[in-house]
Amino acid sequence: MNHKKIALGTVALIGIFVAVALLMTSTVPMKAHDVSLIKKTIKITMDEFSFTVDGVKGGAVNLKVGDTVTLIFENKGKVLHDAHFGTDADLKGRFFKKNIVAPFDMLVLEANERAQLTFTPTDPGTFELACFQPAHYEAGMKVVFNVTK
Ligand SMILES: [Cu+2]
Repeated sequence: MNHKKIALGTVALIGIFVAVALLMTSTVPMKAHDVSLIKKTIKITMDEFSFTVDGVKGGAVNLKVGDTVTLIFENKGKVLHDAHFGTDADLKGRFFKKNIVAPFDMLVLEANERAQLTFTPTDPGTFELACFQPAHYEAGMKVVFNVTK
């Protein structure tokens, strides 16, 4: 009985070594991947009823085609906010008719929540970053979103 316990303990120990070894080998390429991807980070906070871009309230988001950028959102307000990127706001449908990336209906943040989004713009243009919660866009919760060549 005692012998069996020791054997099981050894198996468990080997299992831990294998798990640690796998973890070490799998995290090394992931770290390298992350370091190469994050070239630019922009912090965007939301409140009632504005976006603050890298500390500038109502400031524009300026990107270049091909830049991999991570947008870090934080809702510092008291109510729910969302983030959409595009042109031709449809205020009845509460969305952009043309999105620069897939519609970000999933980027909806409750108060104090944070989210990040990493992407690489492929086409230049002047767009908007806006919140489509009822009456927020109308209250001025939008900023210019420039993508230049
Ligand atoms: Cu909002």
